[in-house]
Amino acid sequence: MNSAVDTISVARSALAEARSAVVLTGAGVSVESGVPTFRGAGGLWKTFRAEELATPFAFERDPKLVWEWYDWRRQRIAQAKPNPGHHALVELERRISEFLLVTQNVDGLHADAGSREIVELHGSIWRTQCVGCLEVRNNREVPMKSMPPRCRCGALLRPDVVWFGEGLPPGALNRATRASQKCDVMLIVGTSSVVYPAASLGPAAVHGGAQVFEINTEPSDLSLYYTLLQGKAGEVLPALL
Ligand code: BJW
Ligand code: ZN
Repeated sequence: MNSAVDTISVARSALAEARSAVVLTGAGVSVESGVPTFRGAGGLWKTFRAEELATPFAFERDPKLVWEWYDWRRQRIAQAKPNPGHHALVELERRISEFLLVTQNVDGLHADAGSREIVELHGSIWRTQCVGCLEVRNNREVPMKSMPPRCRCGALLRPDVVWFGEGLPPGALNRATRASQKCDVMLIVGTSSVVYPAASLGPAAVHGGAQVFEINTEPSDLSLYYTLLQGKAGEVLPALL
C-alpha cells in the first residue's frame, strides 16, 4: 500500500468529520503562484536573509534598502494569481462549519481566492503605515514612485507588516490561538515552523487534542509532532477534498 496515499485518506476522513478546523499557512502555499519563500532555495534577495531586512533596525538604518526589497516583492506578488492550493482552502471553508484560515503571508492571495475567515498574523504588503502619524492606508502602487515613500505629514511610510522583535496584532494572535486550542483538525501548510509565535499554534492544537496534518515539500522543524503529507500544497490540498 502507498503510505502517502494512505495518510491523505486519513486526513480526508478527519476533515470530512471535523466540526471545526484551523489552517495555518506560510510562504510555501504561494510558491506555485510564483511568490518566493523566505528560507531555503530561492529564499534570498540579493545576498540578504529575511532576518536581516525584516527588522525595525534595518529600516531605521537604511529605509531605502528595505523598501527596495518590498518593492521587488510587491512587483512579483502583483503578477501572482491564487493557485489550486488557495482555491482548495476556499472550498474547505465552505464545507466546515467552524473554519479559520490563519496566514503568515502578507501577499493577500487567500482573500483574492475567496477565503473569508482569514487572520493575517504578519500584516499585509498592500498597506503602509506612517512612522510619524501612524496612519494606515491601502497602497497598491507598483513600482513605488518615490523610494522610500513618505506620508502627507512628511514622515516615512513603512510596510504595514510585522517585523522581528515586534508584537503581532493582538486581536489576530488571540483569535488564532483560541481557535487552535479548540479545533478538531489543523492543517499546517508550507511553513518552515521556525518563526514564533506563529509556530506555536500547531503545538497548541496538538495539546488541545486536535489531529494535526502538515503539508510541506520537506519535513519542517516541528514535523515530528504532526502527520506529514509530503508534497506540494497545490497538489495535496485539492486531493484532500
Ligand atoms: C512548500 C512548497 C510547496 C516550499 N508546497 N510547501 C520563541 C523562540 C525563539 C524566538 C522567538 C520566540 N518568540 C519570539 C521569537 C523571536 C522571533 C522569532 O520567531 N525568531 C526566530 C526566527 C528564531 N519572533 C518575533 O520577533 C515575532 N514577534 C514577537 O514574538 O513579538 C514579541 C517578542 C518580541 C521580542 C522578543 C520576544 C518576543 C515577530 C515575527 C515576525 C516575522 N516576520 C516575517 C516578515 C513579515 C513581513 C514580510 O513578509 O516581509 O514573517 S519573517 C518571515 O518568516 C515572514 C514569514 O511570515 C515568516 C515565516 O516564514 P514561512 O512562511 O514559514 O516561510 P519559509 O520560507 O521559512 O518556509 C517555507 C516553507 O514552505 C518551507 O518549509 C518549504 O519546504 C515549504 N514549501 N514550496 C508546500 N509548493
Ligand atoms: Zn504621517
